[in-house]
Amino acid sequence: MKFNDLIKTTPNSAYLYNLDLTLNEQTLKKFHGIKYIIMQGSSVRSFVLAQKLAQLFLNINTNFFTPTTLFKTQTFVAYRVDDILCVSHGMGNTSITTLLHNLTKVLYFSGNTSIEYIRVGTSGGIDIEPGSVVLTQTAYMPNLVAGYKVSVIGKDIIYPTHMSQELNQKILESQPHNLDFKILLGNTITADDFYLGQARFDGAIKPKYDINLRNSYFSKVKELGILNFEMEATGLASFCNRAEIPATMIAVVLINRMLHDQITIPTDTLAQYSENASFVVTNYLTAIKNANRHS
Ligand code: R2B
Ligand code: URA
Repeated sequence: MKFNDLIKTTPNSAYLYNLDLTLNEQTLKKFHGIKYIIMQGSSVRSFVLAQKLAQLFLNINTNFFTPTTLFKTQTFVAYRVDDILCVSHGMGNTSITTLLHNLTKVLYFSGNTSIEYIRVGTSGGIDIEPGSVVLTQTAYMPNLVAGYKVSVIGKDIIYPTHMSQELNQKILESQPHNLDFKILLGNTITADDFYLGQARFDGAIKPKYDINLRNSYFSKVKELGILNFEMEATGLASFCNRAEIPATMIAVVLINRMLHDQITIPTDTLAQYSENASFVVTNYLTAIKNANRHS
């Protein structure tokens, strides 16, 4: 991990406004010893995953375990299970990058420099069967440039957005052979919103494109090996490239965007699809735990 020299010597009493957290001895103790950070958009999904991991790795009956967040804010949550932290990142790049700065500071000052960030999310697929899970190789901007443009003191900089291929490989190798959904390696577009940014027709504002323009955009998207649309991968990848933290994204496809704009699948199917992505990350974490037990 590469960390900001300017604050390496910041006293432990620093206050992290976005988490409403003071970096005192008590806080640092709570975050010490964390290695795997699993990020999901919603706080409810983080809660459910934390319960599942506690059952699996700590043999704790979930009827008697209510995870409590280590943050003080209501904006993000962080549930700890052993050396795993289940964190919610909210929606979009501005939300996830703000979280990443804060979280990386807590983890650094708590003595955790060997960490991995994995986003487990949902996405819209490009010619991909719903329920399939995509591991992102490189995140693209909607203009089909690989990278993430940030404007800093009046200048635009495009940062690289490749995910850790080593981590992707380890995740793939940890999966059973009899999965009833596909796992695909490919690229991802991170859009600025859910509607016009993802070439939908059903937003509140009428788009300037028509179906022909959209189809030709989707054809170019396919040529670049882009499999899905979502809203946080460029922020995550560019942050982690600069901070030298291995990272990737595991995103389930909820809808085939070649066929539909609206997600109208029944709630239980939606839950099953989401489950596919958390199953993939759980298999990865289980493989690590098993390897540690035998070493
Ligand atoms: C995927 O799904 C969310 C939008 O519904 C967004 O956070 C994302 O990246
Ligand atoms: N999340 C997105 O950002 N887009 C979709 O189409 C589905 C989930």
